[in-house]
Amino acid sequence: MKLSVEKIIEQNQKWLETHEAAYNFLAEKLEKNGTDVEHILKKLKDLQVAIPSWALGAGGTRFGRFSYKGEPATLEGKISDVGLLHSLTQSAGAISLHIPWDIPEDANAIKEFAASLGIEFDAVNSNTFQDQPRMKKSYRFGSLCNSDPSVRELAIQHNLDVINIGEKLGSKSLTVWLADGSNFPGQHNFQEALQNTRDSLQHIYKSIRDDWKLFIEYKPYEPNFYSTVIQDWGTSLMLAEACGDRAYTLVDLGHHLPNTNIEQIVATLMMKGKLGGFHFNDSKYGDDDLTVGSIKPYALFLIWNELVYGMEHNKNNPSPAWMIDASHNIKDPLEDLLQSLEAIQIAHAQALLVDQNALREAQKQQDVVLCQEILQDAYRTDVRPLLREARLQSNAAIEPIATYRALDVRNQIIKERGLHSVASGL
Ligand code: PSV
Ligand code: MN
Ligand code: MN
Repeated sequence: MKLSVEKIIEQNQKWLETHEAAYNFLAEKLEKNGTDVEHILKKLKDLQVAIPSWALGAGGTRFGRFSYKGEPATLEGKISDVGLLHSLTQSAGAISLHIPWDIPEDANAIKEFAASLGIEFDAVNSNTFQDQPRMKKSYRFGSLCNSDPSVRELAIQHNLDVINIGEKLGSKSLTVWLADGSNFPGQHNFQEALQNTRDSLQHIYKSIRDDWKLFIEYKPYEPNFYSTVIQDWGTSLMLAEACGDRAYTLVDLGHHLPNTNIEQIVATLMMKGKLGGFHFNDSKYGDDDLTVGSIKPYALFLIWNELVYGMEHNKNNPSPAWMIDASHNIKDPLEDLLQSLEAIQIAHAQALLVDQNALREAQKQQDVVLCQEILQDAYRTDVRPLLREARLQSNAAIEPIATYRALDVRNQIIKERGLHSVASGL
């Protein structure tokens, strides 16, 4: 199913008057304080966040998965769902595929279909955390780190196959997340596992084209509960540096131990020009993959504050590849993703409001109270009228979730796919 611009514009009429009053009030106030509102609107309109193919069905836990009505059972279905999100927001113009869950039968046809909805292909993700049918060897004891060279070869070859698929679709990056690690002390020789991982990644890196990037994720634990080979940003950075210029660290917000200062990690990586990709989600306990901004919105703002600062000051750092890596197990996945997109843009807009000159000055004066006041003044501003205005100007929905509901999108999808359609690959 496809949403026409006309239908969205028609829905926008309901909110237009209230929106304009709120927007004019806020814009006037901000301009008086010296904020360039047009600049903020442009930044909001330019930000595109990729949607992972695995977030379009309801997620699950190891205790079970409750499918959501009308989940996309095919790759076309997943792309068409991202098309809906993009029509409603004009900020979700890319999909990130996971191989082998999303192998396209006809890459050209899929590429054309995506282009017809304004969707591009973001990073392709390899999967060496699950064995596939008819595999000659098993990843039970790890993939790129495995002490058995024939398993490492298999995992390397899989990554090369993924790159090949990505090239056909126009992707420009490969994301590697490894489950590799150990469950019990003594199971691994730490040094050998890390060296094997480095050598394997170097091999993969050599196969990516000059206009491609390699993103290396880290995560402290899970599915292994004693050690993980790429446990933290430092290990990821070390491996990226061992690969070369086009290899970067990828920060996934859920991949930190509780209370880790993620904004400081962001600042350090950007200073080194090595923050390549970003996976948004939220968490209370671990890698919970909850809706962005649902638990710790202030932390998200502080992270965006460093991202905005870094994008302005660290020209050696390429613009990071943004992606949502959240999937909820009870919400309508599309509504969940709309909430995540909104939360990302709210924190982005608030960070753009921070008076950087005043903050630098207060830091120089060592005026701790003023530093906090400046940050919290931005954080406590209700920036939603700016987001609505940016969407209005892009022919997207002033109110994406309300529009999605008013147009009865889920029921139309169910009519097309059937009530019991189950997302492929999950
Ligand atoms: C597993 O933790 C994970 O959430 C990683 O963040 C990857 O990006 C994603 O799954 C897909 O493999
Ligand atoms: Mn991730
Ligand atoms: Mn994760």
